[in-house]
Formats: sequence, structure tokens, C-alpha cells
Amino acid sequence: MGLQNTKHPKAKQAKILMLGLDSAGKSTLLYKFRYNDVFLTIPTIGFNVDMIEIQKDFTLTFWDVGGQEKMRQVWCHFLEDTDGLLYVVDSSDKQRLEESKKEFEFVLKNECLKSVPVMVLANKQDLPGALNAEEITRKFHIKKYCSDRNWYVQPCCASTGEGLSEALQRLTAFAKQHRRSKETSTVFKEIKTL
Ligand code: G3D
Ligand code: MG
Repeated sequence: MGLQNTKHPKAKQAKILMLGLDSAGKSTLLYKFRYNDVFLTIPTIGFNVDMIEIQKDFTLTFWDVGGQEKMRQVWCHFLEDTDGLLYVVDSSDKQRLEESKKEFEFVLKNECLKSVPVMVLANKQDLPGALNAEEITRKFHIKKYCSDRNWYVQPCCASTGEGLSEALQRLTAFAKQHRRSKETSTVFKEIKTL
């Protein structure tokens, strides 16, 4: 997947970082966001980057970073300048929920993600036994770990697209708000140095 040019070179951009264990459905989601279609995904070796024009003057750049154990060790190199964390969970994979939760908690502790809004996607809702959004919220202690930022848990199914437009809308609002507060604090810092 390549980096797409937007029609408006001066459009504001916000960076969305997609994380989650391997096979959670990140690449499927990104294809669905981008093309509204389902593609056959292969395990992401490294990362994919794609830009999606949300409005004429606003684009989201999605960084879809591989979730295999080896890649998780380098997640920290992708955190800078993030305006929104999109954390994808396979809600049906009960055996790996604990592992996913640990990675989530670990990454949130990083200074680079301080106050960055979080959208957790409780994916694969079509599969039997999938935990719902409330269960994922409780299991991942999201209220505790995200008490200092905007957060939301969206149930979805990447293969059918269910729940994705709601997720994208809310994520856009979160990312815009985050960018605005970053800009405001930069202005304050500049004023202080005058
Ligand atoms: P990743 O990028 O997080 O590693 P992928 O995950 O997007 O590559 O998806 C891993 C597998 O999960 C793929 O199946 C994909 O089709 C499937 N998948 C993604 N989202 C959903 C969903 O909402 N429901 C169901 N049932 N499956 C989903 P394969 O078989 O290619 O490994
Ligand atoms: Mg992938």
C-alpha cells in the first residue's frame, strides 16, 4: 500500500497510529477505510502508511504497524507526533486478550502518547463469543488508563465494515481536538519566550 497524494497539498494532517496484536484486523480495517472493500491481507511485515482525505482540508495519515512480537519491540519508534491511537483488538480471541491488554497498557505509559486520544476497536464482533464493547472496556481497564484523555471503545467488524464509519467520525473529532490543543500550547510557549 503506498502513500497517496491528497488533492489539497495544504490540507491539515493528523497522524493516526494503528496498533494491536498480529491478526487483530488492522490491515483489513485500513483497506476498508480506504477503499470500502475487503482485500486479502497478508501479515504486515514492517508497516503500511496510507492517507485518507476526511474533508477537503483535513486528512488522516494512518500508520498500520505490524503486531508480531518482534515488531512490538519497535512500536516505540512510531509513537512521536501521534494525534490518535487506534488500538485494534480481536474480541473473539479470548486466549490472547490478556496479551493484548498488556501491550495496550505498556504503550500507553510512553511519554510520547501522553494525552493522545484513544479509540479501541473491539473488532470481529461477527465471530461467536466475541466480547462486547463494555466487556473490553472492563477487561482492558480503559477507564483507569485513559482517564487523562479522550477515549472510546467502538464495536466493529472490519470484514463487513459495521461500526467503521462511527469509529472514523469520532476518531477525526478526537484527532482535530488534539491538534488544536497542541497548536494552542505551542502558541503559549512562543508567547512565554517573548
Ligand atoms: P493484522 O493486520 O492486525 O495483523 P489482518 O490483521 O487485517 O491481516 O487480519 C487477520 C485475519 O483476520 C484475516 O484473516 C482477516 O480477514 C480477519 N479479519 C479481520 N477483521 C475481521 C472481522 O471483523 N471478522 C472476521 N471474522 N475476520 C476478520 P485471514 O484468514 O486472512 O488470516
Ligand atoms: Mg497487518
